[in-house]
Amino acid sequence: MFASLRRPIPLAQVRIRDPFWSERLRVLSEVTIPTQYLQIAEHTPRLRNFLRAAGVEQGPHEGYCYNDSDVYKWIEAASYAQAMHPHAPNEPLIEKVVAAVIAAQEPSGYLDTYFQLKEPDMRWRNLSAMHEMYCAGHLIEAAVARYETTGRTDLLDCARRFADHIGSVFGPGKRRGYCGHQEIELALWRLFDATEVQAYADLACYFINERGQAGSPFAEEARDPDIHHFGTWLGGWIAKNVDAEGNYVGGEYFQDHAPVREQTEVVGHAVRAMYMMCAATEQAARTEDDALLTASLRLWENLTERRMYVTGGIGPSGHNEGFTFDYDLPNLHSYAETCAAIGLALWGRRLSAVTGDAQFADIAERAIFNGALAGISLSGDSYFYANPLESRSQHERVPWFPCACCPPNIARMIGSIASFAYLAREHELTIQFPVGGHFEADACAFEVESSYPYSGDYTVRFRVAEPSEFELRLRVPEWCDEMTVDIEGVEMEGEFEGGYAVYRRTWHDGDTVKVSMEMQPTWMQADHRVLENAGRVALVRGPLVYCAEATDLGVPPQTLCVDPEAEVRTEASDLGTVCVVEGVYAEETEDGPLYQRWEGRALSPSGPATWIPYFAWCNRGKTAMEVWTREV
Ligand code: FUB
Ligand code: ZN
Repeated sequence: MFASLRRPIPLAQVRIRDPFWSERLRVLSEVTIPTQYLQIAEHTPRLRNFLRAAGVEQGPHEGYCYNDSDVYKWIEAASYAQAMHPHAPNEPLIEKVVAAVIAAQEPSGYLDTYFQLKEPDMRWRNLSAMHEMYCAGHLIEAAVARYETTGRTDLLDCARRFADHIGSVFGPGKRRGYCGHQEIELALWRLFDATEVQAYADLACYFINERGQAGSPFAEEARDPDIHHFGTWLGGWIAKNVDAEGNYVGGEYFQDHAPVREQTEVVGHAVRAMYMMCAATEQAARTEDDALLTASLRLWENLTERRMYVTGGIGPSGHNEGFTFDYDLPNLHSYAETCAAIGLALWGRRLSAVTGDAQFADIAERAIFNGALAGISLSGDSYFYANPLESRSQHERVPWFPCACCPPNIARMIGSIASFAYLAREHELTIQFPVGGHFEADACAFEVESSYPYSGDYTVRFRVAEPSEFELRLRVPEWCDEMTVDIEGVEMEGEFEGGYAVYRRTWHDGDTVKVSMEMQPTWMQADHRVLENAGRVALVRGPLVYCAEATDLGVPPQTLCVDPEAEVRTEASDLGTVCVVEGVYAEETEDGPLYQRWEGRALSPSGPATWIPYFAWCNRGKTAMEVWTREV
């Protein structure tokens, strides 16, 4: 059964040569990985916590309880970056960090520097708040990444010892429990794939199956006098799940309010929800659990039809770092955490792989190229945590955060971009979107030339030792009205299945497929129930959402209106392909009283104006910006 799952191509079999991604990967290796290393190892005590837990250095734990996870995510990102850029000089840094992590592990397998150094008696007692299994999950993902890209088993052995330890504490007939921040569930599936040890798959299923059932373990924690919920920002959220008598009454924040199979809306903390749904979707496919797949589809629909920004950003509220209610999508104060958009892309990739339906890849692509990629500067060394769709010049990326989940997360997404682009299984290759380079999948090796995301044209050339029969599945993006496919110079229709053009044939060495996807600038409007966007339009072209910045306009975009019927052309620029919009109008304004009797608006054409890709916004200093612009 497992052999039939579509999986990303192993990154060890990927060599990217792509006008867009090669530059991002160069910056990743040369700037992002080394500067993040300085953050975790020198400017903050994250790595020191491991050295202290190992006894190499004396001192207390410093920082948030989940800071170990930043170190693990950095290892994962650095492993991918190294696989994409083997000559980058980051290897010694990776070895140093991996050695520190392994040295900190206890003989039992336990590894969490907060509890080892600060609260050894409280291990596994505050599952709702303290992220122990969340950190374990990121350790596992880092270890699998290192193993898959280098074949090294040192960190994998460490992660397995911790996973075995967790499996000895939790599970059927043992202690009941699961983590307040989902992550370990999806990580255990990756560990299962790397090791084929069934116990890891079973534990992943156990955590998903138990969550939200009656008698939540978080309820006991809420009543435990040794646990102080009210001291921290997270405690504030846990407090909301406890009534005046200290009873557990909620759980939506951690998606613990109902069994996963019965949940009807995406609620609570957005990153938690996304990581949970990644695992639920994996489980649904691998165990043929229809109820879980149905729930996944139901929650996906609620999310993407009612609770998602046009950028693929999700979780509008900073209050709970998550969801509020349908159509509540504020632009200026949107939270839309970088990690949440990455989580959406990870879930979309899985749903697309499991169902063979391109609609999930459409959204994943939107989240990758916009909501997630805006989270890092073009220079690769500063970050947005929240990703607003409007700015009045108050926003600016920064080099790091006290809660630094997003920087290493976007680094690992960029490093593993090929895993979002291509899916493979025996006798089948799926192209979600083109990334140029050389790739070796199960069915074949293939080379891709592409100038995506700025053009919809790409070429695939197959490399097979002997004629080989397999199915090529080319995604027909939802934004594309016209796609043509030439195979060996002959235009071929293919069968249209679930949003893919499918070609089943015997392929020969050197066979070439040329794909041309029409990519037109298009104005979008939002459902009228998104009150923020009433009378407004947003410009998209292919996978990219565009925005207007005062840097180009000379005035804040909030002062302008556009005519969506006017011409929009494209131009190359330092920020990639930009759109030049003809029908732009400015309100005629004169200095006057703050309020006066209504006289109607006088609009005058203000000449063509440049819209830039949203991912590139705020790379030329603080500026006013808008994705949704007023219509004339
Ligand atoms: O709690 C760990 C991470 O920090 C979450 O995923 C982010 O949303 C931030 O709260
Ligand atoms: Zn984050």
